Amino acid sequence: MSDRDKLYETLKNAKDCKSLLKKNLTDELFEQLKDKKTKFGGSLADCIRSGCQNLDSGVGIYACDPDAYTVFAPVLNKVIQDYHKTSSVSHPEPDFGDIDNLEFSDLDPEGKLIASTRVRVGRSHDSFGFPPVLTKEDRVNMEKTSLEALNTLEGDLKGTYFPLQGMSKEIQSKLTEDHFLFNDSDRFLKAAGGYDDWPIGRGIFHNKDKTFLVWVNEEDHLRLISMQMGGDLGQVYARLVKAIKTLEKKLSFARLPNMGYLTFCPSNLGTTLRASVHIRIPKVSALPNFNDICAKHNLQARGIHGEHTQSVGGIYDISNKRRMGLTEIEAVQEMRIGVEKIIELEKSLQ
Ligand code: ADP
Ligand code: CIR
Repeated sequence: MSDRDKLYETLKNAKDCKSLLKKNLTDELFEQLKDKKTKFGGSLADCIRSGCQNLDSGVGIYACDPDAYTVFAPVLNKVIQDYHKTSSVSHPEPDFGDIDNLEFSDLDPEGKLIASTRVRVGRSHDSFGFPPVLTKEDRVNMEKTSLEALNTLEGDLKGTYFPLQGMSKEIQSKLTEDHFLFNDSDRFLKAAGGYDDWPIGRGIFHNKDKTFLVWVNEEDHLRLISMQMGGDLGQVYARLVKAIKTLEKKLSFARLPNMGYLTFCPSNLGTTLRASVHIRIPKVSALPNFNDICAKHNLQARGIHGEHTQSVGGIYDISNKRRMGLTEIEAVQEMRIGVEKIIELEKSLQ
């Protein structure tokens, strides 16, 4: 039996698998798509490997490259609609709002609850595939293309690139512990080829104060990140938008009119924007309906060392859950309004 058929058989035989892949990849779709290839040479097997090998996946499918969103649309569109809770696959034109006149600034002016604020987006070069179809040479070439653009940034975006290759374990651990750097510990991403040729082509670019950072070749080709201590969402967001607009003039990013910016994981499509606070909410998080409260405000709660980690000391990473079907400024506003409600509730429970 071929590798592809074995993967599908494992998925089909899985009894308690709740992934969106399992739900949406029917026999009929599998037959329709199993021999198709993208422009970058990617296959259905490349897309579903992680979800078939990790039956506890929530999503279970990655796009092997930007073209997968067209070639494998019959299954990916269903997953996208399920994940983003939309009745069609559609996305508005980008709108970052007027960053010189934002109607929000510090979400915690007294500095009592919010430890830090971070906003990130993912961006993909339209001329390169995603991890399953990349060669070592592609990774090195892509790193070079990214760096040429990053090295032209000026002012508070000006920074230095630190490749992972040759970086000491101590520095890597310290940067990770301080929430600045990524690592290779996500088994879902690993199975999808996300760590192939590790650490070649990977690295982190950041300004002197580590308030603007770029992850190169982590899950996505680029993750643009703005972060700082405290709750000044306005400052953090404005800095990120400045970076996006500058880099867009220098690089060509993968985008589709109905999906927005394209990312490796379909969960990140659209704005690709995740705005989060690390916030101390011991009372609210102890409520039995904490998850329902987050869901009501379209928020997601994560542990403080990222997705799939636990909370430490009642501090949670609270962020917008929706990234698709709304504009960038709307995604940030959704997080802002939700976090304000959570703060109000925490204070009322003191
Ligand atoms: P993403 O999908 O946004 O890259 P992860 O959940 O994997 O997110 O988190 C990446 C890193 O960013 C982790 O180290 C996490 O602790 C850190 N992080 C996320 N939000 C914040 C925040 N508001 N303040 C400080 N660090 C943060
Ligand atoms: C899953 O399906 O659960 C994993 N592939 C993770 C999905 C969302 N997270 C991500 O893209 N980082």
